[in-house]
Amino acid sequence: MSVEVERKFICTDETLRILEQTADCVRQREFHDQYFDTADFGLTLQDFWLRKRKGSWELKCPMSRGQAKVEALCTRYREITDLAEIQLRVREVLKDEGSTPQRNKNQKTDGDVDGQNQSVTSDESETQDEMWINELNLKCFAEFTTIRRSFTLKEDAVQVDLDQADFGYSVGEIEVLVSEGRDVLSALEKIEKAAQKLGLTGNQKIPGKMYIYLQRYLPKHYDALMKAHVL
Ligand code: V4E
Repeated sequence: MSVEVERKFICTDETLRILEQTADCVRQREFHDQYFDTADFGLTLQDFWLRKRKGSWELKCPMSRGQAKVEALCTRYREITDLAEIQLRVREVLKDEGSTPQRNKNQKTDGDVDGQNQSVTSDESETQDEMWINELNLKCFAEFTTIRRSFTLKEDAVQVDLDQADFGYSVGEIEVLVSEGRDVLSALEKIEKAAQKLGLTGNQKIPGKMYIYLQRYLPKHYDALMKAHVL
């Protein structure tokens, strides 16, 4: 299992210039993300982020807090991509949270009432792959498309992504993947070094795409996460 340590940044013209001069542009791709949760935010309130990207399921799981230095500018999450493991973890999280998942495809959520929820699954499109989603009363609450340009910083093996989301938000991220159990601080040092190379001076955490999406389009969900100190 891998741990993703990353720092977001706003990419100015100057940052882009440095990046283009000092890094290899690895590739450009486009992907569509769908994020899922229960109507009472059973996953995200516990900082679990379940999404489907290019037909594959991914779960980002929180790690115990503690290293203030990491939390100041960066985030770190354990990433699970094995579907059986994702299902197991999601079931555990929802059980702990006290949800009683039952198959109920027609259930309306608060979000539906307010027009906030954007469920995309339908009876017609239900496949075997989606049965567990319905069984656990999970709904797609957010979806957007991102154009991503990826760079690799020479020498450091650090990846830098420039994301442009289709709802009008652009953000960069410096990302290092480490194996679970390995020193996260070494990842942090790599990120700091990369940030210096790119001339990033800000000392404020920059919001990611989902943060802005929630703030703009799902205020109730956003408020709940802010109140719970997840965001
Ligand atoms: C972890 C998380 C979310 C999931 C999306 O994570 P992110 O890395 O922003 O998305 P993306 O597309 O860059 O994924 P990648 O391709 O790198 O795997 S949505 C919200 N969070 C948590 C979070 C938080 N706790 N606080 C803040 C300020 N932002 C996000």
